[in-house]
Amino acid sequence: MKFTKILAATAVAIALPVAATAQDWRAWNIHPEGYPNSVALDQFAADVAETTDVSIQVFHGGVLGSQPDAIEQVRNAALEVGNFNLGPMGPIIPMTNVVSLPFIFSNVDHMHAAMDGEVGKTFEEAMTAEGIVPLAWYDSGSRSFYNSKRPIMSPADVEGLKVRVMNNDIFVDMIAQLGGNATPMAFGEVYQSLQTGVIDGAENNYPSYESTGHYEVAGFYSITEHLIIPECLCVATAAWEQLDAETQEAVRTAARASAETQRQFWAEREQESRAAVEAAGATVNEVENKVAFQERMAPVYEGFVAANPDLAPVIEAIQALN
Ligand code: BDP
Repeated sequence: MKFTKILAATAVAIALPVAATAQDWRAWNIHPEGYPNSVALDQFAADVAETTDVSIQVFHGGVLGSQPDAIEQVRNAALEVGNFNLGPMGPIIPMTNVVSLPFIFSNVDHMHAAMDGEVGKTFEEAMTAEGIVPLAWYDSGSRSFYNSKRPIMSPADVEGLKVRVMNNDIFVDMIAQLGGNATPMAFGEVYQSLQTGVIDGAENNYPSYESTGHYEVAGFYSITEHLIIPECLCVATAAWEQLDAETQEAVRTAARASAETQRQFWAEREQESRAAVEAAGATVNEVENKVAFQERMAPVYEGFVAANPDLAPVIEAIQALN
């Protein structure tokens, strides 16, 4: 309950200390209004306003800047809240790279089992220590390739393609192993780069392929499902530590409820988005032999484990859940 409301209700006349938890927070979001993540963030802000003295203003559509910058800002508490994909978090918090390994999860249920269990807790500790507290895990489906040139059926079809990836060397390596050329680029720049031919393609889930309009300029979507990357609803550790235990509990409860909402809307939106892009003329193709793509990723894993031997047990823990 809001401290100010209690004061008003009981009409206490004497000067009481201001609630230590009164805060004004800003939330970063890359997606437009109405997107499942945006709906969930709006719900989160409303619930938090209802139950605590924290007020959160959500900024949709990436108006507060690119995702790599926003992650840094939350880490430095220049921003308080963000819905982040763990892909671009890897360069900042190495453990999170594990979920950016291609085909690490065999499906979305596998990802949920990991993030909602012990693996998620391990991530939570590592991230909190680095300045970012994940309050809940959002869904991001699986990412597949799309491009303006041709349907991708086998790794050979990726050869020579210029493909935009999120900011993380693992994705650059992933494309290189398929014979393509990767360009890390901010999400907001992809449409124009596709349109002008600076890049031939990119990779994402159906809802982002649709919401960005990328299907208009890169009409071949090929279901490789090479990445299944969780997203977090995150708060700056420094801001989090300003809250008393009761407020933290209320904020966490709101975050969990928002994740439930997000996952529900996500499941619906995936179907709607696929139908929408196909109705608009995009060509979606199944990829029969995904193993051919998976096998090409062996050097990505070898290089990663060689550079991060301490993370091998996390990879094994995830694989054991499959
Ligand atoms: C979307 C993620 C978003 C990323 C974007 C991207 O939800 O966080 O910024 O992909 O490709 O699916 O950059």
